[in-house]
Amino acid sequence: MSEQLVLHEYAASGNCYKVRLTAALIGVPVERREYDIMKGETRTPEFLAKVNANGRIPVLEVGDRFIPESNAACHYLADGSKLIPTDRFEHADMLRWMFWEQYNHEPNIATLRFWIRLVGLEQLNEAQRLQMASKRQAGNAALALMDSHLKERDWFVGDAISLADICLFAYTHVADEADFDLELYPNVIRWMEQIMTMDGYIPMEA
Ligand SMILES: N[C@@H](CCC(=O)N[C@@H](CS)C(=O)NCC(=O)O)C(=O)O
Repeated sequence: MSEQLVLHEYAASGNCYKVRLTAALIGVPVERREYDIMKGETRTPEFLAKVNANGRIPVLEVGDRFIPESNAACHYLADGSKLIPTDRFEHADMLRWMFWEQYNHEPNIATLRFWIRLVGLEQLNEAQRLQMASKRQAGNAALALMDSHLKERDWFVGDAISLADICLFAYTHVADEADFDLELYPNVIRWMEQIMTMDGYIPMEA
């Protein structure tokens, strides 16, 4: 890749980790710029005007342009690599799992992890407390669906790792930090171990 790549991120975020892991697995160097989201550093007028009007990280800076949304940034990095199937159906199937991750998985598992591990239970407001049971139920349903899908296959799409696996791995492998019991999902554990032993794998750090 000829343009300079800068990842605007928060190290403890799984959404940011997805982008770092994608870059690591395909061997693309990415400069990192850290923001403290707990201090509102992605909500400043400068950040909103220049980096992402949606006030969130990750954002991948490519030359003088910006790509918010983790899965879009992963797709930009991996375009043309082995992480994106060339078969048309498999490509769409990969996107299916990436959209599913953003709708059924991340809003439940990542949000509970954020509330429990980063915000702290005692700091939650009433509305957040009320949502915890439904997010726990939906998070377990997502993990159960993944476990069932992986019962007779090694990867989410086709017979090789793709962005679908990377995007789902990011918050699944830290779901225990949100008090999910991953031992209930043995196929998910086997799948995670495959990723963690791959050449180029990097841990999340935070
Ligand atoms: N759908 C977005 C979600 C981005 C997101 O929620 N980012 C969080 C950290 S994981 C954030 O920036 N929070 C800070 C804030 O909302 O002020 C993606 O996949 O990139």
